[in-house]
Amino acid sequence: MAKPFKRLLITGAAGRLGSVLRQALATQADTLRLSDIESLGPLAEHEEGCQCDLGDYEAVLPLLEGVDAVVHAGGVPLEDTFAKLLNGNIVGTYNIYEAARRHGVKRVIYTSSNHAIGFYDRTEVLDASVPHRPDTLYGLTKCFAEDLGRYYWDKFGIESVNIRIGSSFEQPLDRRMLATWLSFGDFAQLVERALLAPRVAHMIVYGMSNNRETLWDNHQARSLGFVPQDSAEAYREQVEAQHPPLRHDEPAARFHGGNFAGAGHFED
Ligand code: 15L
Repeated sequence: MAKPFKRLLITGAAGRLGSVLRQALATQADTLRLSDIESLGPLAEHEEGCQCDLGDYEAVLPLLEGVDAVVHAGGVPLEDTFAKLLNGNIVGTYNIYEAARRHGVKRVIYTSSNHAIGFYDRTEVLDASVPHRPDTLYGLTKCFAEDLGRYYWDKFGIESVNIRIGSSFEQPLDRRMLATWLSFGDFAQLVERALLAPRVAHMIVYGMSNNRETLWDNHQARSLGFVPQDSAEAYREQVEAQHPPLRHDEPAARFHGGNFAGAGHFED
């Protein structure tokens, strides 16, 4: 059967989530073009690879040539020095959008993060329309990327789905992740829905599984047809046995972004 796309680009394809997409999106495109600053390892027949720094525009420009859409998962995935965040997440994301514009690529799926809204108190359940409230410089770069996507939609008609990922790991690793967990399978499904939906304009959604305990109202993701199949509840007993309850005044218990909100300035 014909696949929906001829060629998709995945940035950050050697990373934890990029590797999930490298497997999952093979069913969606004849060719996957992969990029990462790290080695991509051996390439399969349906893969093209380019090891490069997203901060280097000359390297990024040809990546976008001839692709139907891009899943932009590259960049710095945690709090870091401002210099690294600036290059990987701010310059790098600008380079992706600008190269997309130059080559007429019409859709970007971006792996944003809950740390764009990490300083909200956990007593508030948020939908994706709340104003940004970053908990780190890392979170602030995610806010920039979400707004950059809005600008490229309003001005140039390039569509984006910004997925504010909670915690995407094999399984929830602590008590906070009982609310924020996104299974790899649900992550892959959400990216597929974002790629295949007929019209998305500029959207922000949360990347979360069907967890009983929740911090986010994810109706925007449901409008893409996303129906999460997994729940952190299956791991509750195990997680609670391994991790003692948090005190209410600890950042991990107080804020959406957990310990990111409680951390000091990275370079101090
Ligand atoms: C993120 O944005 C990180 O990339 C990931 O490693 C987790 O720490 C996650 O947030 C989280 O909030 O659990």
